[in-house]
Amino acid sequence: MAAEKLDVLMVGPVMPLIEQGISRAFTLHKLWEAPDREALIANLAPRLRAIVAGGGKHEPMGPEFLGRFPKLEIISSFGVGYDHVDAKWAAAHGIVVTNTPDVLTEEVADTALGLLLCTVRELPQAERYLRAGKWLEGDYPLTRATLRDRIIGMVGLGRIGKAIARRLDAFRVPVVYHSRHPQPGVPYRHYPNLVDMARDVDVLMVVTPGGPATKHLIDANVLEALGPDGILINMSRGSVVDEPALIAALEAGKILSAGLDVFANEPRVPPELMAMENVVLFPHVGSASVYTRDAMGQLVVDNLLSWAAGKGPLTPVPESQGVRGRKSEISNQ
Ligand code: 8YV
Repeated sequence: MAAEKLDVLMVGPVMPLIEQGISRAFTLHKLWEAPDREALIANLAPRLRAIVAGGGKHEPMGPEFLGRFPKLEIISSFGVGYDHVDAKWAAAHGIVVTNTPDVLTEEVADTALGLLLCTVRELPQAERYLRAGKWLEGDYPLTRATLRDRIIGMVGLGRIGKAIARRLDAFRVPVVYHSRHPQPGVPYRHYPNLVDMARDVDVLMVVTPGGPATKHLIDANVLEALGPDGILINMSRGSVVDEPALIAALEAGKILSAGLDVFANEPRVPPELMAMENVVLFPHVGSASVYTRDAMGQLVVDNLLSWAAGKGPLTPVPESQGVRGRKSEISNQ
């Protein structure tokens, strides 16, 4: 007789590839489709060992929710960012969190360069100009900004930051970076102080993880230091930027422009930003190709398969390193 399939709770909609992959090996429960959500949770709570979390477009996975599942062992989360999951609390309770790093690094770095070039050289605006028939009346104005003779300050130099810096090396654009600790073996100057770096560079490229530790890291002071020719690019999380302070800085000409792939309250974008001509706004498309999203989705499935086969998760987040599961906790009860 075939062994009974383990239950997996999915808290929000995910791509079909994930749903199919999970359904093949597990009994899948969809929280957002349950006619009675509380009844589903109550029914699963005594035995549930695995959760699949989407890309943050659902309720936060904090103690209040996770604490309802005493046998929970793993949360397989889609996306490299996992600020929607309280990974520290999870680790302290023997629950492993996995994310989908590496497979999206080059794609996000490509998009970052695209957003950078679009913002610096006003490429979307120039295209709108052509389509509006304005070229017949005269050339698009020369752009005030350029990458030539400019310095980029990376805010965060993790895997994605390094892949962006590598591209900028090829563009012959100098790179410096700010992070809490200097990175061993990188050729770029490290700034322990973000305001100091903002003062010295022309563009801030934000690629640091989201979450409480980086909330509003880019505030009015940093923007002031970046200065009237400065450009902000945000590829990480909307929470890292104080959005009202950014809007105020753009309106007052305290910085020149911004390129944003992420927003504080996605998919809602502040009307003030929508109305500005000197910003480039992307609908969170950093990793959004079929190729890369398939690879990310497959990793969500593979993490669960590897865990269920007793081989351990493939890509645990740093907080989960060394978490050995809840078996002792449970058998001690
Ligand atoms: C996804 C991302 O858009 O990986 C991340 O952290 O922000 C993106 O790749 C997001 O996770 C999906 O909704």
